[in-house]
Amino acid sequence: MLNSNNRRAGRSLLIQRNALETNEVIADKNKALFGKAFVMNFLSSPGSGKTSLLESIVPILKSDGFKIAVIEGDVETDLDKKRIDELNVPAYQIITNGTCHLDAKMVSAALNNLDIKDADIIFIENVGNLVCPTSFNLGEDMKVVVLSITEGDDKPLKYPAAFYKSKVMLINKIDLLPVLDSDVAKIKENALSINKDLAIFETSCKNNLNSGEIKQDRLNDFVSFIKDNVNLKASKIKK
Ligand SMILES: Nc1nc2c(ncn2[C@@H]2O[C@H](COP(=O)(O)OP(=O)(O)OP(=O)(O)O)[C@@H](O)[C@H]2O)c(=O)[nH]1
Ligand SMILES: [Mg+2]
Repeated sequence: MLNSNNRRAGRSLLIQRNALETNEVIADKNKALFGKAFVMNFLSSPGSGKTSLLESIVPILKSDGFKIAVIEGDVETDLDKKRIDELNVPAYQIITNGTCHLDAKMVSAALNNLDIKDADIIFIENVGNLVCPTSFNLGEDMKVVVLSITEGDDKPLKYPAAFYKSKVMLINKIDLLPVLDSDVAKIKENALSINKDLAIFETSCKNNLNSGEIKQDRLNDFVSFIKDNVNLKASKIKK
């Protein structure tokens, strides 16, 4: 016979399952609203460089003629949106008021307030957290997990869902390699043991930050990857 603890646990699992099912329905609607825009959902622990990567990549893509919109997710502030506003692209800040992830309903509300009509690319920056955001489909085309080399080579093994569910891993802050004992080969080996299909790029935003200069060399391959995927999605939708 079930005791009251088991009954409570069962009820809680049922509520969680219903919430995830509802999330899937809204995520499908978001996907339809995104239309031809290619949508990337950036996940990482706090401070890995999600906003910095956007600050570095968006100007490059903009100068190549791509139209971009950004949805920012944060627990408390609109500090990241203010940084994106400097790039002169449409941006919307979701403040989750303590919730540790974005869900499809929050993104749906953001879409009511953001002009994505002409967007070729929509970047979503999730709340800094390697656990909760992995459970929620937002309707994106792919999740991108960012791991900076200051975080430890073992993180793919300790937080496997983020690496399993992502199509891309960015190993960021690669400029710090000379002063750290990080083992990039080990990070890759650990990540590929979780997801053998992960596309991996080594990135650095350092030369792009605060210099006014767009230095592309440590972002080139990832930028090309984005462009290829934007064109691929647009061509599939045209058919
Ligand atoms: N050296 C170096 N520092 C970086 C790089 N990318 C980001 N940073 C620094 O790392 C810190 C955090 O960067 P953010 O871009 O705010 O990180 P985030 O992932 O957006 O953080 P949350 O939104 O709080 O989760 C800042 O001080 C950045 O200047 C990089 O490639 N190299
Ligand atoms: Mg940020």
